[in-house]
Amino acid sequence: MIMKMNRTNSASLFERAQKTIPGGVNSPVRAFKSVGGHPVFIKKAKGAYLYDVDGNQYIDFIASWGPMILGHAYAPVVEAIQEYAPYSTSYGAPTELEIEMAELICSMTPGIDLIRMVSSGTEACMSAIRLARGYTGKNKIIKFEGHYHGHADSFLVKAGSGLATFNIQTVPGVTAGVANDTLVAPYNDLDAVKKLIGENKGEIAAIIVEPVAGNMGCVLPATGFLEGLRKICDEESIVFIFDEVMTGFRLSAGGAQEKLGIQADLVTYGKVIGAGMPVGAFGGKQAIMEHIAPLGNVYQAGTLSGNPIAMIAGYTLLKELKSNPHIYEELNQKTAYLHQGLEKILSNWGQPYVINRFGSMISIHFSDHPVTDFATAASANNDLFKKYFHAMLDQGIYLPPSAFESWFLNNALTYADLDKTIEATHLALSSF
Ligand code: KE4
Repeated sequence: MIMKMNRTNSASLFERAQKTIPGGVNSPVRAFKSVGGHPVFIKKAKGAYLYDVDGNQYIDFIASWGPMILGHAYAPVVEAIQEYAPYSTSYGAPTELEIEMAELICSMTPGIDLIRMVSSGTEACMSAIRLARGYTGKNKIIKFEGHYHGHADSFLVKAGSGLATFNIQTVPGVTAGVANDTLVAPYNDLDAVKKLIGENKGEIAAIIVEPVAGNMGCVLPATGFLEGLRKICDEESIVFIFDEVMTGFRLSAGGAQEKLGIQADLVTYGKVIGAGMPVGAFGGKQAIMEHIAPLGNVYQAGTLSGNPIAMIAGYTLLKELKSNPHIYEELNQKTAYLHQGLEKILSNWGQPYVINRFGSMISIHFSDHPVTDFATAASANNDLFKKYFHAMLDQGIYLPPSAFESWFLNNALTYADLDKTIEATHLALSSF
């Protein structure tokens, strides 16, 4: 029997929040809209644990949607922020720290000659698309159904994450002109990409892809798919963009490019790169990046880009990841352990399910067929996911409040936490 957790303070804060904040949240996926109930208001977090305003503790499998890869309030990051805060929080002028951050990223990631810091993953992806259009002189882009590259107009066409969660097919406010320049293909369908290219010969500036998709749950690239996209981009003079906002510095120090052995032309980053502070970045080949202002005329700017507090936080975390590569092995082993434990429980449950995993990204889909793209992800049983989500939440396990999100493990998780999560799954599934 799973006891309902007392979350009365969260409930009343949610009531109050809705009076001044649209939907009571500053980002839609936090609203619990697709799983029902009200969001949990967090008071603090440390390591692998969140503590809500009602004094409940949760094992965290969101990690702020990826950034907290070494756990919350990671001491070296906190100390670095405390050290730098008294020097002022922003100058609007260049600093040596930004050079060190750029040099560190270029040393960790393949094929990045130049990199520009911004303040979110959206800004990174939006800027990369503009750069690809400016560099090629072409207007159209190809993205994949269920992939999410942030909330810039060009991307809000059959996107994942919150749009999939709320089943928003077309977003009011995105003009037909913008949407018409965004072509969409099913993930893992090279023939569909080739068809779009044939129908739009010479008009496509970029193909942007989540190399390992995380915004429809975790969905892996089919064998040869990314290699096929690379070949197409070479043949058609199309800029190949890896959106590594999720996978960057998570799958390995060199991200998906290193892990999968495929080099993109431009790469976008976010999440881990800022250690929880607002940071994004886009970078790539010199020949393309030198079109960005002030070198070239593709304009892109930001008051707080390269902000010193965000830089020292991200720099400190990336340094830890670079100098302790065993962290990735530990994280992957923990995720594999969780995967095996969940498989054992689910395989004895008697209802269909699929677990997708890549590195420390994992998701459960209550589906009777493999989940390889948005259509198969969307056809999973969301009602079962809702029940599972709440049964886990009431046992102190905080999963992403949507079937269209990957879980993100952090390396502060212990095997005892993982065992508790596996046992909680057993109790959850037997409770409905
Ligand atoms: P932000 O603008 O939210 O920093 O990054 C946008 C973005 C770009 N690319 C990928 C692959 C992403 O996953 C994201 C953002 N991810 C979502 C979670 N799936 C952020 C959570 C939210 O929207 O609140």
